[in-house]
Parts: sequence; structure tokens; C-alpha cells
Amino acid sequence: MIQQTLVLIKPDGLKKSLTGNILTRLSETKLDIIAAKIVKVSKELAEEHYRQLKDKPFFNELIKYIMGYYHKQKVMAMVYWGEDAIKKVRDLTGATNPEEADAVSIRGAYGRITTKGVYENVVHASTNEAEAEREIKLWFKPDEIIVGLYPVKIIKDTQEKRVWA
Ligand code: IDP
Ligand code: MG
Repeated sequence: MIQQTLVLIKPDGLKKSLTGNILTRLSETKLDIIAAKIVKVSKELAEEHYRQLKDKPFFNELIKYIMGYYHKQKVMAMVYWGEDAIKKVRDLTGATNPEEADAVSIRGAYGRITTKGVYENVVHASTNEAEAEREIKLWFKPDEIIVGLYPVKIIKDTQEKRVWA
């Protein structure tokens, strides 16, 4: 099945100069990159991205982490697209806990657990189609993606704008 998935290189990945390594690993999947940008993550975006974890004890530290509080204040956001994209990227990413992740996975190779207990695991990848849709629409506008993934509508502001329908 052709799918799309959101991939983030988190602030620790950028701080550690792992961008090239991670993109090389992701290219092993032979999926297409159909969107990419560098984002300075606002508190609102961080909280919305991780909203399903808001009751977890590590939530506040997680928000600081993804905003780059302890690292560079930026994230590289990408959409990968192709056959079984979600599973292919998740397999390469590895388990959430970097100490449990397969040693040759991206998280296993580069992740760590901080003294504050946050899993700094270098990358994010969507886990299912519903999550991918929610996350891609949160991080990207329709015109930033070179493939038409989801329905759009035109709204008339000062000029016409295409937004997620
Ligand atoms: P995932 O990133 O593998 O999908 P989620 O459960 O969605 O895992 O958690 C989102 C992020 O929150 C993780 O990537 C990791 O950075 C952090 N995290 C998740 N569970 C824990 C935990 O038990 N302790 C500390 N940090 C965690
Ligand atoms: Mg997740």
C-alpha cells in the first residue's frame, strides 16, 4: 500500500550533526521525499504534536526537548512517500527507548536517555496512517508537499490560500 509518513530529525539529531547519516539511512528504504523543511518549533506546535502524551510525567521535559531547549532550536521535518512507508521508516527508526532499540537502528545507534529521563531518540516517525495524516497536516501546508495527499479547500483571505479541507 502506498503511504506517507512524517519524519522529524529532532534537535539532538541536528546538534550532533547526524542529518547526513540519518538521510542516508532513510534512503535505504527507497522511498521518495516529497516535502522537507527546517522548523523552529513553537510551544503550541510541540504540545499539539505530542498531545496524546500530555498526561505523562515526562511531558514537560518532552516539550522542552522537541523545542530544542537543550540543543539547537530547530527540527528538520520531512514527508516520505511510497510502498509501506510507515513500517519501513519505523523499522529503520527502532524502538522508542534507545536502550531497547536494535543497535543498528537510528535510535539504537544515536539515541540516549538524559539524566532527566527523556528518551532523546534523534528521530520521530509516524506509527499509523491516522497519525501520519494528523501529523503531516500539522507540520505542512498543502503547497509545501509536491504530491496531493489529502483534500484541500481554497479560502479567500487578502489573497486566495489553499488549506487542508
Ligand atoms: P515514538 O516516538 O516511538 O512513537 P511515543 O510513545 O509516541 O514514541 O513517544 C514520543 C516521544 O516521547 C518518544 O520518541 C520519546 O522521545 C519520548 N518518550 C516516550 N516514552 C517515554 C518515556 O517513557 N520516558 C521518557 N521519554 C519518553
Ligand atoms: Mg509516537
